Amino acid sequence: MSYVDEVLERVKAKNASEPEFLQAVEEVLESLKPAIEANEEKYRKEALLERLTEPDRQFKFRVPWVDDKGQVQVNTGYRIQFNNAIGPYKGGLRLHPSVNTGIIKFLGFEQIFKNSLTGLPIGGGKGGADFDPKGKSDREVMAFCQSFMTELSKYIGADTDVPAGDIGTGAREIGYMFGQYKKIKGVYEGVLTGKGLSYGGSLVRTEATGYGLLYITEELMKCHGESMEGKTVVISGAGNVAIYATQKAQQMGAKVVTCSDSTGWIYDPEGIDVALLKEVKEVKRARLTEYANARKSAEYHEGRGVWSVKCDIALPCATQNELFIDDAKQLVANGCKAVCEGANMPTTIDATKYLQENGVWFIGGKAANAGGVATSALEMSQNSERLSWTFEEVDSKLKQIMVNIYHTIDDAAKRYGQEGNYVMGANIAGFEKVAEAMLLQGVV
Ligand code: NDP
Ligand code: 2IT
Repeated sequence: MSYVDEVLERVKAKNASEPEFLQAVEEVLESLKPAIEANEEKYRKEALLERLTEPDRQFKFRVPWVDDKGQVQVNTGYRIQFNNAIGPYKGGLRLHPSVNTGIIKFLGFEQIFKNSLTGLPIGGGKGGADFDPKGKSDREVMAFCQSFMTELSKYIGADTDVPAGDIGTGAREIGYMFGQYKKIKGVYEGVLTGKGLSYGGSLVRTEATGYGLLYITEELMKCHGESMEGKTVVISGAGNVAIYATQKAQQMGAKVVTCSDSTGWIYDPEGIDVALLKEVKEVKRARLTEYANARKSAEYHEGRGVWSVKCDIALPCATQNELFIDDAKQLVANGCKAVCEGANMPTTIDATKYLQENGVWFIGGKAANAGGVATSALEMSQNSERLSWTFEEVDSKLKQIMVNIYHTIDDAAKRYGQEGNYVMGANIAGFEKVAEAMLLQGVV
């Protein structure tokens, strides 16, 4: 049996109750096969893949807090420190009722390769809690964040592990967490990214994941003799990534006609009104029905349906496993040319294969959404030198990073005779740097 198959079998037996983690590992290891086979004996002896799929450590802790009625609530908090071969652990904090050990583990695993692709010195980590910020008052969110950080502060630090935002964790939550960290530790350091601009945040970090997604999509189109101008784009989600992806796509001359949340979706043939979407989601924290109520051209539909709309480009920006094989078939039938993932693992493995086999240019999340964490690393740099850079400076660095990622993954795929397989290219290029660093640092 090949080394990859052997390790896959062991990982499956050991983590049977963590389907998302197994999905992420299978996707990566299968596509690493050509790179592993070229060094099979050495990697097997070094147990490189066993080490890569076993996190350095995982924390799981109780988060008690008091709600507005005086009732004590209890959530479960998580932090996984997966791999720090190339830099301090880095990755977001997800606050969503679905959060469990396997979801945090898949996200932490993905983060290793994504962070490596940025070319910046950051390792892989992730965290979060099964807390649902929806419908909670600001005071309740603060109470939760303070309790969460009281425990998390024991494990993180500006040079060890630097969390950030993810689903459910935005500027408000990062602010409360930063305040609590500072109070407990008495240290003013860049222990979190995505901070407010008045206390060490970086310009462009809010926009970075969505903007970065469009920078790499634009480069993909350009390298195939196309542009964003006049293209019809469908986007899922209505959060941080979706909003700024929509904004940048429109700045590039494309028309974005959909968005969605966990209850329904919008079809707006005149193009999504970003200012209105921001008002509904960032200010009012309301449902998409409010968007439809305020805009004549918009249709609201319950449930899912974004991928049924005819488009040139599809950008899934909500969550894992939101684009299935039937959606892939519909996209292909409708003539979609490119799918680039703003979310982490939104496309199932069979849907990804179907898209690739039917000539759709497909860039997975590890490459396509790396702009967020890359700009987090730029925030860390600014904190270290106690300076802040202008919007233009950070934005141009972000753009350069995304263009570089495109060419890095394109080249890696070509090196292994798989031109156009950007999934393989991303996994191999991300892996190569981490593997080399691990081998040079010995058995640790
Ligand atoms: P937000 O919390 O800002 O927005 C998430 C959006 O996705 C919301 O519209 C939400 O709807 C929807 N959504 C979340 N969970 C589900 C679900 N189970 N079913 C249907 N819809 C859902 O998160 P972000 O925009 O920050 O994150 C979106 C994705 O991008 C995630 O996969 C995240 O891991 C990834 N990502 C984020 C980065 C960042 O910098 N923020 C960086 C790289 C990747 P509702 O409000 O109804 O729940
Ligand atoms: O999935 C991701 O890359 C993020 N949520 C951003 C992580 C970060 O540290 O900025």
